[in-house]
Amino acid sequence: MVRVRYSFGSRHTGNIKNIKKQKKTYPDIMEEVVQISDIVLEVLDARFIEETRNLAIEKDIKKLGKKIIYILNKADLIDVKAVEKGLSEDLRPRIFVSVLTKMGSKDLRDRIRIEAKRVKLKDVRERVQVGIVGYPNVGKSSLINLISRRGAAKISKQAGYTKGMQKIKMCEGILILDTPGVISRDKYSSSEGKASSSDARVGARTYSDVKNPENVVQDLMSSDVKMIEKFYKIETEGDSDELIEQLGKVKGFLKKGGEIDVDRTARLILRDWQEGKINRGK
Ligand SMILES: Nc1nc2c(ncn2[C@@H]2O[C@H](COP(=O)(O)OP(=O)(O)OP(=O)(O)O)[C@@H](O)[C@H]2O)c(=O)[nH]1
Ligand SMILES: [Mg+2]
Repeated sequence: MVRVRYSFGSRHTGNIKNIKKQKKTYPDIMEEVVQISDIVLEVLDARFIEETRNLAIEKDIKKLGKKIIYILNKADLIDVKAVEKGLSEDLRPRIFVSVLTKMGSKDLRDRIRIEAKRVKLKDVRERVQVGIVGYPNVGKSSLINLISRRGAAKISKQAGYTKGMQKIKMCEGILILDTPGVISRDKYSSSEGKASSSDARVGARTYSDVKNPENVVQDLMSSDVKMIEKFYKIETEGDSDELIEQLGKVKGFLKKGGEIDVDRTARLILRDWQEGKINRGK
């Protein structure tokens, strides 16, 4: 198994007490799920495909000879045709899904059934196991509810919500395994600030838990300034301080003495971003 440096979703949310109580860490649970699964769905955020891929776990899945299916979720927030053009060839098989609009739901269920038929069960266990892995907050639990057609998996806006493994029946003979979101650090710079900004950008660290939201806003502005200016109808010339200043004024986010509440305003921007209101493809 390839060892990577991980950070855990729940650590971001400050639930360190809970994580200490757990016997197993999140990466261990994810690796275990991959081991016991016949098919693995890697759920990616269709807005941040490369950023939410976990290449180390993909390598493990392939090494173990398991079938991998890439799920590009939250497809309601993108222009599917445009995104499809830029996708890398190794990202196959892949299915665009939106839990919100149910797009791709039938395709996915059919695909799981077809792959499940191909699986030769080695032991007496007569159920095919389908593991779901991915970054925090990409929609793993929501996806399970969609394909199992029951509300068995708990979901939340909060990244790092699912804590342990949960088994949910999709249909006769097929079991789905939900896992906690795990972030791989292998592709990020070693500097903690940079990594946490990337995590916040892709929603793996929730807006309310980010340490310096104004730094994240600055990073968002450096890549998506036009979209952000358009959404807020504010001209900034690319200056994130200017955006925060003007938006804070409009919203009336003021501290005592009339100063703009930078933290609160920056968190609002980050929230709009994470909830997909500031939108790229649409
Ligand atoms: N717009 C949109 N939002 C979605 C979609 N799927 C999930 N979400 C939202 O994304 C958030 C996270 O969903 P979850 O299913 O809890 O994500 P998760 O991957 O299980 O998260 P963790 O358990 O924290 O790792 C929730 O607010 C969902 O409503 C989708 O297709 N489109
Ligand atoms: Mg979950």
